Amino acid sequence: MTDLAAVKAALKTQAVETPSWAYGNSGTRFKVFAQAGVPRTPQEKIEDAAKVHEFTGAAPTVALHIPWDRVDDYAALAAHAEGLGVRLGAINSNTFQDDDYKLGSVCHPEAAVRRKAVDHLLECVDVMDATGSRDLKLWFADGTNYPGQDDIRARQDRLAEALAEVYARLGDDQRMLLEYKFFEPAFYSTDVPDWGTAYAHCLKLGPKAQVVVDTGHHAPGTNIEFIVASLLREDKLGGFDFNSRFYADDDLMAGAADPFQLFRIMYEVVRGGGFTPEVAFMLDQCHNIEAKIPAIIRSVMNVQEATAKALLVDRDALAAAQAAGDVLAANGVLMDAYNTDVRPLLAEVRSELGLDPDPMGAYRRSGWAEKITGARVGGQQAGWGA
Ligand code: PSV
Ligand code: MN
Ligand code: MN
Repeated sequence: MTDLAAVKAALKTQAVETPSWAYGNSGTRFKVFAQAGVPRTPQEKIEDAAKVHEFTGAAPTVALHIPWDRVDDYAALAAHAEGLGVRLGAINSNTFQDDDYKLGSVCHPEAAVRRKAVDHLLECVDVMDATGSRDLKLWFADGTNYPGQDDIRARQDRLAEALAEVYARLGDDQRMLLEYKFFEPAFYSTDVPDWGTAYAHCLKLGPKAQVVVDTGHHAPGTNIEFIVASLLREDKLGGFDFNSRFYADDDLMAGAADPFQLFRIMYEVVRGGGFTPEVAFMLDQCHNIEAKIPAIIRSVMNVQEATAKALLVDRDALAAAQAAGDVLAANGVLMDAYNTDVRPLLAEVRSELGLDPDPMGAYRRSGWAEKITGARVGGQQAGWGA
């Protein structure tokens, strides 16, 4: 039997970080469809993130991407966030948009380009000092397009050297989260393509280096929950970039494409003791055709639903069935939890927190969408091309 009160108490502590770039316009390489009312500044992105938190009660921090969110005064930006009831979260670096990075950033064959990239990462740590952020999230677009283009092993050495310099700069309460992705924009070799590579680098660096799992960054069919279980077992799971995908790095709403996979991942998190602030639950999404704020509210709710189902798994019954080798009973325990309609439970949790039980409806009724559509003209593009 699961303890419902404990499940509700756990759900009340859940925090999902939303990404500043998800509030801006985005698109594919073919077209960016501009939406009315999107933020023009980092301050306005934070205003929108604060709305997501206001209606879900579960999105208290917002991640920044530098230089997309570059400002003169980061402490003032943090104060702006706090005034709106949220905090600044992970600082995401960007070493993929300058012409200099055509052949890579920290793995580039030229020392001068590597220096520039590392300096940017160090600047991101300065930003963290000013914002009070704990996590530096690193994703490198580095790789090669053709066999022989560069020395794959030498690139690993350059990566290790760069990471070590940044690691040494981290404060006592700061961490480095290393993200992997199997391809794109490089199409032959990627310098951090998988969790094994990320894990090997993080292990060498030390306890402040952790792996981040972006759910859209694996080959189709990859058993992501196995990766989650393994990283947790090794104390190396720093967090998630949640999103969902049908094909490649689609960056669709978390839980939209495969809610069962999200449940399986959350089950391993819960089972592995990862439902703690040490594992950052972040979204990394782009809302190309749908309205952004409600899409992000929906995504947060999807993560909550997967978490609620994972918490509902009758672990004693599961352990007993597993020990007895009863394949069907064990699978049945897991499926019973997955097939539970947790929406009433989450509505109750929200009411107990003083929130509207229906965040989507509450946002719609709030009039915020109409207000920003009238007030903001000339919204920013989220990332590429910004
Ligand atoms: C790369 O595909 C990635 O997932 C990294 O987290 C980037 O920083 C982010 O997308 C930008 O949207
Ligand atoms: Mn990501
Ligand atoms: Mn991605």
